[in-house]
Amino acid sequence: MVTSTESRTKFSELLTDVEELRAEVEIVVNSTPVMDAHTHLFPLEFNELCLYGIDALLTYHYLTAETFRSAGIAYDQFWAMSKTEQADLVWKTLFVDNTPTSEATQGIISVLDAFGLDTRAPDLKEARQFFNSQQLAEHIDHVFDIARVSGVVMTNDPLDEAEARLLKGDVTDQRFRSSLRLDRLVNNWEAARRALSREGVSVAAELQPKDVDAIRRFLGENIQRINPVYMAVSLPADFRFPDDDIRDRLLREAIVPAAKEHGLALTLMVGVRRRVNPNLREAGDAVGRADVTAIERLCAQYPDVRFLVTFLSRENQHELCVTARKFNNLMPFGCWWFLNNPSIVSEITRERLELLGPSFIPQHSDARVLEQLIYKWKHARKQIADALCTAYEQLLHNGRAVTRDEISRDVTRMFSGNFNEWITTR
Ligand code: FIX
Ligand code: ZN
Repeated sequence: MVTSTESRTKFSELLTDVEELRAEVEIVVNSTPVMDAHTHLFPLEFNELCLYGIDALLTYHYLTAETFRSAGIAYDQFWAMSKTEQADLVWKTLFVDNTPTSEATQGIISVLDAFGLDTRAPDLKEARQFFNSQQLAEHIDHVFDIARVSGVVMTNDPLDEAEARLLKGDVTDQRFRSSLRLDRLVNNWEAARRALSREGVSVAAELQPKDVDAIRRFLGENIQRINPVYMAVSLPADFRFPDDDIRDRLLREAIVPAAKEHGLALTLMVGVRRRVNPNLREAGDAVGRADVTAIERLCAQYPDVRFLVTFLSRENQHELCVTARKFNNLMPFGCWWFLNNPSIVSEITRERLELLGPSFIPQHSDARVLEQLIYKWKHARKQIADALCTAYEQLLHNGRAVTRDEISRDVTRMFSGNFNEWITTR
């Protein structure tokens, strides 16, 4: 039996053997709870927005895009099908007629495997029976447990009709934290004006000072109502700062002042090109290389605002690290969307460790369907553990061994500490 003094000694023991070091890193990375900084998940009380189960998993937009590539089906024909029929087709196309090598398909395999379901099943009968037989509240606990996720940040856009309606109910499950998403406000001004007017806020096309005040009030009211951990917006690849458009004015005159007033961090997700193929619906968005100097200028101009930033393009990652070295109010986070593949997560995490030490948030899940937490975190933990092993092995090679306590300190900082530091100044 190990006494507490003995285990204490072990935690502070220098790990000089590479095999032992590797084993310790894996234990720590796999067992440390993670705070998921950005998802599209919703709790039980959001009813139809709380997605779970095999049909929702298989109709995830990452998988529908892949299905169109292999199934030879017309867009209209696919969208006319029921969710069950779509899921059947996705399963047949990507898992029966083809080998599931892509990251999104491997995710499904990881989820089925986690529940002991047949990963080579000819159809979805067994999986449907399993998910249909779950009590949702317990199932949510079980998934959070398997994924070792302590909490998730939701995406709550007050100008999205469904989310705005449902946001008004209190979220009782404390693991689900809200964020004030501002895409509909900043990314299409005409649509934003219509949406604002539905909320009783009427603003002129040219955005007069009184309109700015009205938007500030609208933001303030929503901040009071949903108590977000941050305000967030996704931005196109051609985002510039400064600029001479309405978005620039909204940022400067309404959003940044609201961030300051309420002590909220601003999350910027840059580099998406929306609906390059509208036939694919949610799967129709693409990526573009963006200008990281826009973020550099924002960080320089607003040193008292904390920015959480992720870029969608692989080509922007190195510049983001360099910018974070220049500005302490910038926290790089996640390997977003098309970057969330093992080879790219590995590359980006290694680059960040080399340039930033543990002062970044390595991943967020972006989960839309509950059980995706299982695979997205299982796969991310593998890459993060491997990257950390390399860093610690290099350190050992260069003359310094680490202890299990130190590994745990680093991982805790990256999995929740950095996030908590960024969101808690109110
Ligand atoms: O803008 C976002 O938050 C994106 O993550 C989503 O819109 C995107 O569709 C997605 O699910 C990516 O993982
Ligand atoms: Zn997202």
